[in-house]
Amino acid sequence: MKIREIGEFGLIDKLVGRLGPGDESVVVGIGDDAAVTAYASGTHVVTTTDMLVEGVHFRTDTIDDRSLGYKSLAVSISDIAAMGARPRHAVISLAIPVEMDVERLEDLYAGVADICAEFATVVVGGDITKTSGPLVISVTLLGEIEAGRALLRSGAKPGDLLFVTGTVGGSAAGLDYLEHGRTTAFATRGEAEVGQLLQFHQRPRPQVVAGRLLLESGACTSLNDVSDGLASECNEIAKLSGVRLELDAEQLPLHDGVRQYAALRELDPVQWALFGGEDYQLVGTIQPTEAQRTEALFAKNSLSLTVIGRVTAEQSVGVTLHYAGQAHELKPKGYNHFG
Ligand code: TPP
Repeated sequence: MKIREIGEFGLIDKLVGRLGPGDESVVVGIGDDAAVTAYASGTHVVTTTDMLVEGVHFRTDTIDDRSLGYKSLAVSISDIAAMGARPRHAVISLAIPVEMDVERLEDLYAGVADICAEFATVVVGGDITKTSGPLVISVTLLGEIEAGRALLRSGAKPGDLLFVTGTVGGSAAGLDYLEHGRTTAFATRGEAEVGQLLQFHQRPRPQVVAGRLLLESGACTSLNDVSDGLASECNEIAKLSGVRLELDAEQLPLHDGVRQYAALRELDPVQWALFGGEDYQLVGTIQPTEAQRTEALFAKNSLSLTVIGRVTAEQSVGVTLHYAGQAHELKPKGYNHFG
C-alpha cells in the first residue's frame, strides 16, 4: 500500500497502532500539540538525539525494517545508558521517500515496539514529512537519573582501571559479513552462528542494566558508549578527564564467532573493536579496589565487564595501545562522517 492511499493521518494511526500502551509517566500522550510526561521528584532528565540516514547509517541490503526500527532507538538508549540513566520517553521523526510502502513503515514500528517493551520506554510523539531523498529517522530520547549522579566522560583518575562491557568488534564483523561474507565458508555455519554476527550489527542491545550497576557500584569514574569504536571513545575519556589511558589489545573481549569469522577473512578482529564502532557497549574507568567486586556483580546479572587497561599519571593526554609487545599512540580515528 502507498502512503498516498491513506494520507499522513492514516499513516500516523497505523504506526501508533503498532506501539504498545503507555505507562503512568505519560500524562498526555500522542494526539495533542505536545506530550506531558512526569518524572519522579529528586531526579534529573537526560536528553539525547540521533539521526539515522539511509545510505549512511544503513542500507536495505544490510538491515531489515524491523531491526532498523529496533536499532534506531538502541543507539539513543545507549547514550542514556552511558550516563547511568534509565530511558523513559522517545520522540521519533521520519522523512519518508514518497514511494515507500506503508507495510515497511509498519515493520519499522514493530521493531520500535520491540525495544520499547524491552526497556520500558514509551513513544510520546513525533513528526512525519515526505522527502525526495533517502529515508531519515530522527530519534530523541529522554531518560531519568537520580539528581547529581550522572556518569560523565570526565572523571578518570590516574590509578583507575579501564574496562569495557560485553564484547566488542561484533557490529563491524556483522557488517563485513553482510558486505563480503555471504560467499565465504562462514555462510555454511549453523543459523545460530551467522545469526549472532548479524545480531551484533542489526540489533545491538543497549547496556542499560550495566549502566545502572556501574552507577550503583559508586566506583565508576568515567563512562562512554561505543558508537564510533574504542579508539575514538577512549580518546574522548582521556581528553575530557585530562589523563593518559593504556589500552591492552590482548585483553579486548572478542566473541568467538567474531574471531573465527575474522580468521576466515584473514582480517584482525582487534581493528574492528578499535575502529569499527556501533557495538553500543560501555567503556569507562573504575576505582582499582572495586574492580573485582563490580566484575562479580556483573556476572551475577549475566553480564560481563572486562578490564582492558589502566589510567596513568602521565601528563600528556591521549591513549597508548599495547599490542604484540609494542606500544603505539592510538589516534582517535574511527567512524567519522566528515573524515
Ligand atoms: N555503512 C552502512 C551501510 N551501515 C553502517 N552501519 C556503516 C556503514 C557504519 N557506520 C555508520 S554510522 C557509524 C558506523 C560505524 C557510527 C555511528 O554513527 P554516528 O552518527 O557517528 O553516531 P554518534 O557517534 O553520533 O552516536
